[in-house]
Amino acid sequence: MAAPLLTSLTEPGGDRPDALVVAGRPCSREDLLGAAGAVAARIAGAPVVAVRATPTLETVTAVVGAVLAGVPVVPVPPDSGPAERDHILRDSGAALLLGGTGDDADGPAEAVPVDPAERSGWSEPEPEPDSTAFILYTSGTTGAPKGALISRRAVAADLDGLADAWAWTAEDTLVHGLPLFHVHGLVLGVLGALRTGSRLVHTGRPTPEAYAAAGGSLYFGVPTVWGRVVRDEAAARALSGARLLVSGSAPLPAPVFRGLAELTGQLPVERYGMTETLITVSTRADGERRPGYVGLPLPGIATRVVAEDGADIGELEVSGPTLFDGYLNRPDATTASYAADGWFRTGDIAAIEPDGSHRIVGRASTDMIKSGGYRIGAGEVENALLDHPAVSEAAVVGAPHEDLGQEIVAYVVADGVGEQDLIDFVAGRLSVHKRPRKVRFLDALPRNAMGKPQKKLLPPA
Ligand code: MCA
Ligand code: AMP
Repeated sequence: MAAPLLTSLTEPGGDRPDALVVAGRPCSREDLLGAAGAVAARIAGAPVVAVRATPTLETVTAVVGAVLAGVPVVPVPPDSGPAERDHILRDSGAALLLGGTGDDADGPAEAVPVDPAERSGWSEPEPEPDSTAFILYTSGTTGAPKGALISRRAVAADLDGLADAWAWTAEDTLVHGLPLFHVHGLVLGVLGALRTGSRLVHTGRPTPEAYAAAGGSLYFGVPTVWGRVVRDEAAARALSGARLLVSGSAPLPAPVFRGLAELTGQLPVERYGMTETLITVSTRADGERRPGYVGLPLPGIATRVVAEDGADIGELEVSGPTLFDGYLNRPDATTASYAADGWFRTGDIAAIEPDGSHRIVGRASTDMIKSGGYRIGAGEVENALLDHPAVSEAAVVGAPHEDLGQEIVAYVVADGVGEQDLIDFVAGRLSVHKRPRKVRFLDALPRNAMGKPQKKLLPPA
């Protein structure tokens, strides 16, 4: 029988009533296990199950139930419009939607109820480590999001590596308010707590006030969240009792690093990863913390920089036990993401210092945008804009933005439609965070002699 993934669920002391607090609702580990057991019984044998991933105790219960039952989980962003939701459901083959609403919002899936108040025993063995735990949809530079297959082995290896790097134990209280449909908030932020046995306070939304009020020892945030914390001095000062402030998902600007240091008395810890690789590089709790550096490879991870002509900056490639098992239904894209000798090509440009510390300096493709820590492919937003009958051409870029890191700016050739209409159109078809924040109207897109749009010739946003 394979070892349980969420080790702490069956350990002694599971009756602490506030072991988890999700958006204000407390739950013990015993009660979570009972409610998740009921979910497991309901979905056992399904090839795959989707979860409407609201930031709630229902989502935590649903995901834990699927992990117990060994059914691969496909989180669906709760605000995703029909185009994105239906793509995720159809491509993954998920016929069941845990936490579905039972109406049109479920798309082609059948709603399966999730009730955190239910109790049911579940004693079936967990599946083998090589089986798929999650199918996580993530944007490429073009086309619709691809489903990254994440094994139970990869999740376990990553969480154990992070526990080692951060000295993360059952003594900690983890606090964050990140979305529950990505690696950061779901895999690290929920499964991490349930594997290490730390308490978990999920604040619903990642606001500075909620972080300040939660009294945690370990905090997770994307740089946008940390920037907002720094701008809220009282909230920042309230975090001075924490043990570790961790930033990831996008580059942490040096002024935010320094602001946190000044206001909390703590140097933040930065770590780096991707949906496809999970977290591969991190500053250690007992290591040096420098702005702009993401630290050392986790145990078992190897990294290399592939640079042209002896340069010391180039594309970062990684290998190790936390890597994904390919993109579902996309053997072409899977093959393209690996170098000939089997290393995964991250698409990030990095440098490795002589002491082994990693610095992420940019992305190989300008068509991959990071806004508020969300990864957004320019092509997906362009396709959504082109679905509007008034739009004939579209080019989408990420422009530097103080709060979000990058903001999505769309350049369109269109007739008879306004900026807000197009913003709302994209927000209604895809996830809301994929909407352009600005739309600029042009007579024509700049193109080269081959007719290919030249994004670097677009006017400033
Ligand atoms: C605004 N809203 C709209 C519209 N405009 N709704 C419909 N139509 C519109 N046109 C609503 C939204 O639904 C939302 O409502 C509210 O306005 C605010 O949304 P938004 O403007 O998007 O919020 P924000 O302030 O921009 O969000 C900042 C944020 C967010 C909270 C930091 O970006 C965030 O949660 N980021 C985390 C991303 C993350 O976890 N990435 C990890 C990827 P309502 O209030 O009702 O919701 S994993 C990863 O990267 C790797 C593995 C790693 O390294 O971690
Ligand atoms: P996602 O697949 O949403 O998980 O996004 C992965 C991407 O986020 C990586 O390829 C990087 O471009 C970016 N990223 C994650 N963590 C960091 C970090 N600490 N510094 C810079 N970029 C990061």
